[in-house]
Amino acid sequence: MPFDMPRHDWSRDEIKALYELPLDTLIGRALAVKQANWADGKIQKSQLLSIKTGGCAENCGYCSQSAHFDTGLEASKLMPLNEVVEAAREAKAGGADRFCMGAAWRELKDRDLPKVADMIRAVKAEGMETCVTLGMLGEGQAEKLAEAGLDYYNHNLDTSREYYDKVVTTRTYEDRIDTLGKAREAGLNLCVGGILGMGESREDRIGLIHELAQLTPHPESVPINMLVPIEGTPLGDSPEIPVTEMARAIAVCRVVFPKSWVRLSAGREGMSEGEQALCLLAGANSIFVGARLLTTDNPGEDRDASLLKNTGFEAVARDVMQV
Ligand code: SAM
Ligand code: DTB
Ligand code: SF4
Repeated sequence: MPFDMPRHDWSRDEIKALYELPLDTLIGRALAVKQANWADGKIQKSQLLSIKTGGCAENCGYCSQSAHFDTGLEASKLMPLNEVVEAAREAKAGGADRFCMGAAWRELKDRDLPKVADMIRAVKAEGMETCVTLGMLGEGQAEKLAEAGLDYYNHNLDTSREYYDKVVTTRTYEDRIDTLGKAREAGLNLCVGGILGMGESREDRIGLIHELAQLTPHPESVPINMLVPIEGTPLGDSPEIPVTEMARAIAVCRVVFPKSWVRLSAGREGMSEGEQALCLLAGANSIFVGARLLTTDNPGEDRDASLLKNTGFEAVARDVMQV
């Protein structure tokens, strides 16, 4: 079977069979796909900025920004344009090529759209790829974001369909899929992934990947997050899961989404360099850089320089990869 043909007919059993291979065999498969499709071995770097923090109407059980839980986070208004531009310039200077702006909204309101569109235009003018994550989209909104120069819309499915109502009850899985459809219709690239470590079972992790695999075309970017536990949220004391589960999920995504960026996303702050290296070795080819994610810490420049130097992933040339 060619390694470069994305398939949309993965059965849940096939994904489960891959997921449960011995780790070396699974990573071996993932690396063959990576080599065939991403031979330069480069790690793509995105940087996040919270443009509107806290006070969110949704009750996502993992999130520091939900108004339903007391997490001690101070809510803020939409950030002024000049501060966004300044942050984008700093991110670019730090080596990021994609700038992802996140807002703690249940849905994008028409009154906020022109301000977000200005941010997208300004970040694009700085020479970066643009991504936003603004909650649910209404009719015609995705088109306006696309006109402003938006490259990616992030909207995660988070977990399996079956486990979803253990995580959030203020919206449905179908609501998420509906917004993804609107973004796709407007010609946007999609960034869609999930979170591990929320008390879900391995079956749920497999179910999440199966749902993502059915999106046609596949999302161009698949972020896999390890839960960052937040005190005060319902999922804040979820039991830790082995990092090998993260590596398995990433490796399966590498195989199932041969042409997509697979991002080792939130959760790196709590991992050792060796654990992060395992996840990169499993086939992830993108990370969030910078010292902050949205509301929590991320390893930052020095630790990332060490990770990328020691793995050599930033500089591996095509012909070296193919030896
Ligand atoms: N409000 C928008 C939404 O939920 O679509 C955008 C912002 S939201 C913070 C973006 C994504 O971050 C969520 O879908 C979730 O997958 C991830 N996320 C949020 N809190 C997290 C946490 N504590 N640990 C890991 N991932 C998290
Ligand atoms: C994604 O999958 N993870 C990012 C981004 N897409 C928006 C967000 C991670 C947030 C981690 C918790 C926080 O910093 O608030
Ligand atoms: Fe709101 Fe997004 Fe947090 Fe859910 S994940 S509470 S929608 S900011």
